[in-house]
Amino acid sequence: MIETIATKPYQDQKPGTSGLRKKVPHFQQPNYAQNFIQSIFDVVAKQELETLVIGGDGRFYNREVILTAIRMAAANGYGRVIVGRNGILSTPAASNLIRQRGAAGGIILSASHNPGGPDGDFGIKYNISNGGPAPESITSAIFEKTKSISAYRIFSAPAPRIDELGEKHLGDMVVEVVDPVAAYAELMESLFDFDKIRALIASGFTMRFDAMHAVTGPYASEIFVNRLGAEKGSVVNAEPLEDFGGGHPDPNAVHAATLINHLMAPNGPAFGAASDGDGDRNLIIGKGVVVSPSDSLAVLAANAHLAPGYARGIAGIARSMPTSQAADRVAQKRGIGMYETPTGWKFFGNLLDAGKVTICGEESAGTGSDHVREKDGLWAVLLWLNILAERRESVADILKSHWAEFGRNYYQRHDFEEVDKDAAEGLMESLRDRLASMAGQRFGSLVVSEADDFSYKDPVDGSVATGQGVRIVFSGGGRIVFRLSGTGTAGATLRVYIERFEPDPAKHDLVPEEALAELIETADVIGEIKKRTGRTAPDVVT
Ligand code: G16
Repeated sequence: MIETIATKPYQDQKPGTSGLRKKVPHFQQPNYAQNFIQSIFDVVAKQELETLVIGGDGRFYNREVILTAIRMAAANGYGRVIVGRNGILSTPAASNLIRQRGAAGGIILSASHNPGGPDGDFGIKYNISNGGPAPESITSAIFEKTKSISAYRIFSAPAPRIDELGEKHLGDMVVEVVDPVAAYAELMESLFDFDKIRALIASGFTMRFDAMHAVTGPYASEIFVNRLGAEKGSVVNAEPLEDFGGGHPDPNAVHAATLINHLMAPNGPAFGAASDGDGDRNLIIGKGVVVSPSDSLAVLAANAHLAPGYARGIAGIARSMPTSQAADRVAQKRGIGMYETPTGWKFFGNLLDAGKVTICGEESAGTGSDHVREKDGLWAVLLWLNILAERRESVADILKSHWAEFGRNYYQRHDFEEVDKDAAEGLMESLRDRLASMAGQRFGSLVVSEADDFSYKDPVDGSVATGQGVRIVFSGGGRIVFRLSGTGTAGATLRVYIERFEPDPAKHDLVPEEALAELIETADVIGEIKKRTGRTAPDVVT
């Protein structure tokens, strides 16, 4: 039986960079999740009996919301829901299922790299039929709906068990529980030369993948150990846990320090990698070297043709604006299209659908291709492995020769976390106020050549996104970008992105702090970071 339950709207359900993310107790308020899910259904469900994919990264509160979402889907006219066993689906695997099964869309429950557990973070986002995050036109409509919602619909009977594979019914709707890994592993096998990678591993090449007790454990064990022959111990922290084992599933220098240290040890493996809470981010480490995400994008784009799935070359590359311009140099040299979008994977969807780009990437540890419509952590690791299997060089040597060919974009991102919201907004406002008079100003040896607040007109549908980050460019190509994160759940996170191009191979061995020293200092002068936030140093540098 379908019940209609009265509810009161919340005014704070505005999706951020990637869906609605809040603390778990916030989500546990009466009908908080139900309101958001009903608003999604009200905005998007147009035809009867369509298919919906539902899955999440296994964090605390995942199962409860999934069972509710299944009952609500049954009451909102869906014909079938496809759910990962135990509610588990990595974000790229969910994107793949939506596409492969011709679903109308999917609900993905994740707060990505944010910590989990009863006091951790939770999130809900909606992906459309191309498998990608809903564009702003839809997320804005969902937000509008949440502000006035007065009732939600739910099927009165409990949802069927989701720990057994197979089909069951809830009213007229089919609930199909699928193996979360199978279809995704097949897709990876169709893109990459598994025989070559297997031969590389069999030749004594050693690797370690850290699943950070998040969603990629079962995927990595199946792919690296069962299919590619890596030793069992090469996938660590492989069991998904509701609280990620108390850790912070963000594959960066701070939270993946154990893995990085393991790789830096003299007898460490040749290759290390990690992914985040929901499996869409990646970290790539070689012996003695951590590959920055922006460099990784450039190297993958330059070498993608070595993998069978990309043997005919790539159509173009897209990167988010704050991502370093290393990939632009690859596009320019290879004569392919280059697109600069705002932060957020949703901005790549149209470019991928239109066939304008094949590979996309972001400084926030995300890389992916047109095989799905999300960034994909294991895909990036497999492409690296495929390249290593073909080139039989170390990660460090591949990076070095890449810089020698294209030049090096030194790059860092400085994060100031949980900053007072008003102070952070004041800082951005003050920068915007000064933009018009910035060009020509001198800071030490640096002269501002251009300054603007990034806006983007989608070349496919003409939609415009404004206010996407303050860019200050210096003559000679140095660049500082300021923006506020759209994924945090407490206070504000100020991100400062610093970049400088160095063409001379004799100067490619500096540590980024040194190479960027003057720009880092200038960022504080221009942004008045210390003065306005009271922070003397960033919390995380990536
Ligand atoms: C999300 C988005 C990415 C974005 C990242 C950081 O990633 O999908 O496109 O780059 O957040 O965004 P912000 O700088 O606004 O915090 P994820 O992995 O958190 O879903």
